[in-house]
Formats: sequence, C-alpha cells, structure tokens
Amino acid sequence: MNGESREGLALFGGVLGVPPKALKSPLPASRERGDTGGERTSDHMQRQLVAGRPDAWMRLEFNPIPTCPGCQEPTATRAVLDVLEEMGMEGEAILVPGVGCHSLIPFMLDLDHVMSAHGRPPDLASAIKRVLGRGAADRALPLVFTLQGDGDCIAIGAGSLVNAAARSENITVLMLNNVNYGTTGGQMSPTTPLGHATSTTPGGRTPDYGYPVRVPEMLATFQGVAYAARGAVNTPANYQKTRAYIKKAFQTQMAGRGLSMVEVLCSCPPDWHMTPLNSLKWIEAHIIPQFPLGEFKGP
Ligand SMILES: Cc1ncc(C[n+]2csc(CCOP(=O)(O)OP(=O)(O)O)c2C)c(N)n1
Ligand code: SF4
Ligand SMILES: [Mg+2]
Repeated sequence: MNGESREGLALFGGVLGVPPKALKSPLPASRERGDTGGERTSDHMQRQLVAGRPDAWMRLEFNPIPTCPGCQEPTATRAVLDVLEEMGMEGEAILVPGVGCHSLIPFMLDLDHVMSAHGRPPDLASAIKRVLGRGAADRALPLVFTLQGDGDCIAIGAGSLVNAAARSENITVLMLNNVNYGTTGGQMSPTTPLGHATSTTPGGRTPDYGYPVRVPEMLATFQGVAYAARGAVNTPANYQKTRAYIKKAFQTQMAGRGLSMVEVLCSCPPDWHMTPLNSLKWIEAHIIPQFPLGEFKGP
C-alpha cells in the first residue's frame, strides 16, 4: 500500500485508526470541510481518516460511485481492495460479481472480473479456478473471489453456494448482506432479520415469513469449508476487523484449504427508509444482535 494510495477519504465520524495525512481528496473542498449542511454537519466535522483510496479503486474523480448516498457496498468493496493491495495481489485476483447493486462497482475497479448470471458466481468462480489454477498448494493462483448480495448468494444462488461448499471449491465467497433485495425495491430476502421492515414485510418481518438464514454459521458445518466469518463496516473498528477476516479468507484460498466465506453487513438507507447515519445505528442495535460478528470456522 503506497503512500499515494493512502491519501484519501475520511470514512467515519468518531473513532480512528490512521491519523490524517496530507490529503489530495477527490471530494470537493466544501465536502472535505464537512460543509454538507443540515443535521449531518456536526458528524462530518468529526471525520478522521480511517482508510485511504486503494490503487485499484480508479477514476473516482470521473466516475462517481454508482450507488445511493450512504450505501455501504462500496465501503465493503474498499475493504476488499485494501486487503488485495496489502497482499500485493491486485494483479493475481479475479472478481466474479453476481447481480445486484454491486454489479456496477467492478467497472470502476482496476481488477479483472467476469460477470456471472444471477446467483451463479460460485459456479463461475469454481470453473475459473479449476481452469486457470496453477502453482503450489492446490492451484493457489489466481485468487478467485465472488462479490454477491444476500439475495444473489442465498436466495436465487443458494444451490450454487451450497454445492460449491460441498465440493470444497478452493474459492472465496464474499456476501454483502444488506438484508433485502436492494436493487429491485427492498423486498424481503432470506437474511432479513425479524422486525426489519421491507417493501414485502412493511410491518416488519415476523416468523410468519420464516426465520433469517445465517450463512457463515451454516457453512461452518460443511467439511469442505475452511473459513467462515461475518463482519460489518458500520464503525471503524468493525471495518478493520472485516479487513482481517477478508485477508484470512484469501490466505485460506492461497493455502489451498477449500472454500472460504465472509459475510459483510451493509446499510441500504433508501430501502430501509432511514438516513445513512441512522442506518449505521440500526445495524448496531437491531441487525448485529441477530447476526453476530466474528469467525465461525477458521485457523
Ligand atoms: C434470473 C433473475 N431473476 C431476478 C432478477 C431480478 N433481480 C435483480 S437484482 C435482484 C436482487 C438482488 O438482491 P441482492 O443480491 O441482495 O443484491 P442488492 O441489490 O441488495 O445488493 C433481483 C431479484 C434477475 N436480474 N435475474
Ligand atoms: S438500493 Fe441499497 S444496495 Fe442498492 S445502491 Fe442503493 S443503498 Fe446500495
Ligand atoms: Mg441485498
């Protein structure tokens, strides 16, 4: 991670890991000052640098992030890029996105990627790894990982995921869990927590709609799965832990130990009908209690 790439955006208010450096931020000067107006100004004034802009995140100045304000799918993606940069793996990685809001993000990245059909990234990633895999430790390179939504991964893609896990494919599955189908209007997904309102459960999910699926916990029961964890990016501390989980997942793949998986809880403010800041508080107060963070299987 070079010094140039660490220059960049302040992500969170409050706590901090890395002290601010000389910034050459792509944000307009008014936004860097936190001059955003309204209720959010005080929070922005407290911002400090937690992570810079990885080299693989390109053309931010020319291509604004194609997601809603407050969406954390780009934040989670940044954690992935941070890890790739730290490991020096950008040139050895192949990203396989599914279908969802995150599908546009790979076009902004300086990474090889192959788009998958909805829910099928584990199938495509398995094929890519088997065809291109080379080197020691059970075809360690290239590093092949999926980037999927919760709907993509465990609704339409449940069969693909479960069978890749059963086959112990040497790939990494990354699931961005915003607990709904963000792209299509915020419908309930298999991971919607009890009590969470969606466009198809406007009064909040109740057991009448079934119970949420906890994916890393489920995968941890598979013999073919070597690593399973859940992180969040709603606070700087959680962001750093999530980075560590993603790094362990990639290291697991490079050691040829079988399927590795990390779920990352992400906010979806418009579909949750919340402000971005309230979305982060909601994750802490209502989602993490039902989706505990941590490692469920691993070294
Ligand atoms: C075969 C097929 N079925 C349905 C759709 C419509 N569709 C597009 S994205 C999506 C849900 C995506 O939800 P999720 O994976 O959670 O991603 P998010 O948008 O929340 O990031 C659906 C149902 C589709 N594109 N293709
Ligand atoms: S709908 Fe939700 S997941 Fe999609 S871009 Fe907007 S905030 Fe992100
Ligand atoms: Mg989703």
